[in-house]
Amino acid sequence: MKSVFFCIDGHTAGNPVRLVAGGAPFLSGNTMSERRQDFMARFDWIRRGLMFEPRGHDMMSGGFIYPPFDRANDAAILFMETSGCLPMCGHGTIGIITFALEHGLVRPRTYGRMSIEVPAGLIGIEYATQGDKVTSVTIRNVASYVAARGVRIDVPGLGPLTLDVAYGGNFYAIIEPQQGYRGIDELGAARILSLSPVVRSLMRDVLEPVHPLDPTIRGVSHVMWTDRPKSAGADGRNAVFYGDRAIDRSPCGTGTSARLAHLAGNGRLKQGDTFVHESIIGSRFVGRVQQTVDLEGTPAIIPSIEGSAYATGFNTVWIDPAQPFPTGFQVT
Ligand code: PYC
Repeated sequence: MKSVFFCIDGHTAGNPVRLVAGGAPFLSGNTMSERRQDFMARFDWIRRGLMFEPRGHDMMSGGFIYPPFDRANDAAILFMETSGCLPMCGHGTIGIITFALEHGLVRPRTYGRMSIEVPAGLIGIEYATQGDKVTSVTIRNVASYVAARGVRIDVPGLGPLTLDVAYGGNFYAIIEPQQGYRGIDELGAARILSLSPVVRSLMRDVLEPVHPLDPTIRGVSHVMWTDRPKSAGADGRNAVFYGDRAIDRSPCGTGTSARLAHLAGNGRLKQGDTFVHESIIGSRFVGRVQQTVDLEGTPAIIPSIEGSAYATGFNTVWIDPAQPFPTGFQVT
């Protein structure tokens, strides 16, 4: 029997977001982190079916809205993408909140503000509207911090690199321009796609960062190639690699959070500073160091990320086990 999912498709700063507005499975658990584990154990076929080809593609990303555990909060989100179920996804949150508000799927108690439970913790939302359109969403993200500094790896075809690792809802290997890596355009998208999995696997060989409050959040999952900005008014540019073959088309929300923590950790940003981050396609998020905090003895920041999303249509997708590729495929 086929399973039917009613989706609102769209994008945040160019990166796809598929909000499953109907068809989410009932999950067990007492926190969103436990619901995430339950989904991965019992319902990964839904993620694979909706994210991979032929119903999705390498960059596909999305999620589900659930009731919150704490009635003081407005909603809960479970994320999914081609690489799995992320603890937190920034561009996904901006898209899911935008589409949900525009289509009446969530009704905030207080206009303009929400608190949302996600697997990585509790996030704050502020949004602005013009008529029926949500024009911008600002996420007050989870505590973000530098997890490792000065890790040296030798990348075949590129040479030695020195990287830092920072957390912004996922763990990022952060590569700044240096000998061997001159910048995003010089490296090019094809080499970013071929080299990033190698960088990630070399990083995984030497360290496994673990979140101090949730041991299910562990390991370097994303690779961020940083660069100088290309356009006036931006402060930095990135190409974030995720999954097996994806470069984020948006400036990456959790990546921007990790980068803010990284720059604050190096003394290059301070509390109150903003950082306009450009993506590989030139779209932007505005990041801000909202607060400095202590996370179980580790210096951390609370970052915010502001961006906009656009719904592009409704999509009723089914997964039919009688058809070829019910759980999708990837060409790697
Ligand atoms: O915006 O956090 C993000 C994100 C993670 C992976 C792709 N985008």
